[in-house]
Amino acid sequence: MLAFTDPSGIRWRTHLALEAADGSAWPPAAWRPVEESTAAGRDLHGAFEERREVFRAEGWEAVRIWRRYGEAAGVRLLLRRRDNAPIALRRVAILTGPLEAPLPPTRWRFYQTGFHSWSFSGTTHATAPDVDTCLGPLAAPMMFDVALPPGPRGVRRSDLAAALILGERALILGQVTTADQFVKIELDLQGGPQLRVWAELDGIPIAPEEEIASEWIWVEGRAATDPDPFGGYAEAVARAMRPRATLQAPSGWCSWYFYYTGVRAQDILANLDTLTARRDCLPIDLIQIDDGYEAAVGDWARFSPRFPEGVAPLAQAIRQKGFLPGLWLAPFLAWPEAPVAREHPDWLLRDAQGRPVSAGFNWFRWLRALDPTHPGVEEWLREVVATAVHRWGFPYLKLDFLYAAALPGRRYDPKATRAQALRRGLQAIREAAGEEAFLLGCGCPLGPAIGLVDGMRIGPDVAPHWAPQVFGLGFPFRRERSLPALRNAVHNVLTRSWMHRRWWWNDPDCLLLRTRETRLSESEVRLLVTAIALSGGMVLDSDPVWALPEERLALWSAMLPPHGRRPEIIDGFEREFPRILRLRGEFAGAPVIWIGLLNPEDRPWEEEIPLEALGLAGSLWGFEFWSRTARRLEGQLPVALPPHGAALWTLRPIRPGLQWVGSTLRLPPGLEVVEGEEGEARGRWAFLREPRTEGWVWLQIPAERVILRWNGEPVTATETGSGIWAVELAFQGRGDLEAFIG
Ligand code: 9PG
Repeated sequence: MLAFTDPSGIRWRTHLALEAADGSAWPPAAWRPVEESTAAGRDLHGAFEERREVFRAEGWEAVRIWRRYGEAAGVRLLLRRRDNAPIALRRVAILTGPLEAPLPPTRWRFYQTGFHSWSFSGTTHATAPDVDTCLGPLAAPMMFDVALPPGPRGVRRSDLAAALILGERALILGQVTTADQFVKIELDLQGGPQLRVWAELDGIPIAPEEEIASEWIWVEGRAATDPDPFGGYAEAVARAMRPRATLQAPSGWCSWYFYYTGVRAQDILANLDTLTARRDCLPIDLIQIDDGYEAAVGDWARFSPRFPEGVAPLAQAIRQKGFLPGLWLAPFLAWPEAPVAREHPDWLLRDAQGRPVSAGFNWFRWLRALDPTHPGVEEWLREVVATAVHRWGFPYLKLDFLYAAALPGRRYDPKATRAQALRRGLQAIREAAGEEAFLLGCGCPLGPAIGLVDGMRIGPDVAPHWAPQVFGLGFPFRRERSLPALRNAVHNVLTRSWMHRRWWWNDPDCLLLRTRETRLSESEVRLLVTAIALSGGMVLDSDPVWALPEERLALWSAMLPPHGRRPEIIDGFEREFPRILRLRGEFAGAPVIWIGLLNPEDRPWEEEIPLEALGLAGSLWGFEFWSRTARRLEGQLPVALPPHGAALWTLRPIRPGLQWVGSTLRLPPGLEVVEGEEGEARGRWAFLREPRTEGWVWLQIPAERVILRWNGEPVTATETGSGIWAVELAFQGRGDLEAFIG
């Protein structure tokens, strides 16, 4: 028996359990400890103290290995069949048992990670029901793992990782290795609280004397207020899974969120023209053709009549203008009428009765899934991907609806788990695409993709409206958490920001900046821009670029290139929709802190946030980007936001002399300054921007008179009050601003 204890009084006594596919089960009471030993050693996570427990149950032997690395621990289970009959396994509990904590469960909170890109991720009361959908089997596969749907009342479920927030402490649990099994964390409050960590074995058979190893599990206690509570866990996963080292994600344009499936070749060309003409202010890399060009999903060799020449000539045109061509594919999905489904009925994933498994309902059809463990499918996948990347010329692929490969079903290779089937498919795609290609996962179960994709969509689709709508209907879909909606997209950008640049580049989904054919208010656009700009994730826009007004183009331009840093979410364990992001940087040898404030509520947010609660002290200069105001902050950060509104503060400790305070040149402000010297009587700042940039800089100038030079020439500044002066600048490349007092 393993007991995990925490100084705060948390105590989790854990045993193990096993369930077979035929319903037979070996509950905790069936396992007798027979041996125990300890050892010390070192592995990729560092030095450890190891404890090995051997258990026996009828027909089984199990070894549980527990390695303690300082504050955290890794656990795995080795299972050996000690019976002459083979058996198919459903799942194994690596850790299961009663949980005691000083507070009652009514005060606990539960953070769930969600199964795939579009799944809800976030913190709710432990006693709240699991997030579910009212759309039933139509949409279930697009929202969660249908093999383990949201729990009944009193049972909470998470995929991959979870946190249990018990007052001051958070218990972090997650799978460290992610290639072979889906791990589920389950909190059961129906009786005395039970916490379980299951590795799904999906019905794979085990032969006499065969051994199966579970994934490694991470267990760690953290402070509930830790601004990066998943940091230790996420880095352990990175050590084990070797993510791709993508130094810079391309920024660009995507056709989906304006043209949708109606996109035509000339729409791509019209936007290509505008982007070519505007390159000076929008130095993007990527032009990505989304869904709509293909004859049918699964029929990638033929094209819609709106793309009479196919997509290869578009790739060529895009490349000729100096951009990177990108293409959407749903490689594991097929419409029932697609040739791949009609001509190869044996390639489809099927249930125990032999019926094709449903991958959900979309495009007015029930969707089919391909089984990547079938050699025919694997070869076909390689062919499709090699054609798109190497023959048509798309070195960037948005791989969508990837969950289809991991649906429950009977596979060609009966020994492949669902996670392995997905990973095998992704591996074939990566090999066919080559190491150079940028692969973006979408609709993708998270764990098995680590190390194979460069980018990952981490939330539901954005949309030109705040809350979900289905055929223009708000009610009863407002509460849906995975349907396209700006609110849903931004929510997961915050709650999954800890994965960014640890496992891949997070893709927060697209900017929507248009002012026509949108229901987004000015506030909502600001909220989206603030969230994406601070997220450090990929920056793609999805608008008719030729229709964007100048001030909206300037916002997009200020976000280029994506800075790639990872923000902290201050209140991620406190509320379902976090409201406070923090990003830290350095500026002229002193700290700069950016705070994003988002109001997801339908009512105004008015409050004074103590600076201390943001980890800040002393007097600060605060520059708020959207209102273009600079002010001195003492003790409090004022919040006065309309419904769905946002603020973006740039904060710097006040020092004597000259100081840069804020700007409109970059999002977040200050990243445009590559060198700075700030003294009592002299200040010098070097600016660097690839796009042509126009805007304002705010400086602290503690004097009546100042001499300002921009690239050696005199410039004028206007005092905006209390020692703050504003200077207007326009430049491209490098620029030097100097200020002298005296
Ligand atoms: C193309 C789109 C875009 C988009 C993807 C994906 O029914 N659903 O729940 C559902 C969710 C997402 C979705 C489509 C349907 O969008 O995320 O960016 O590429 O496919 O069809």
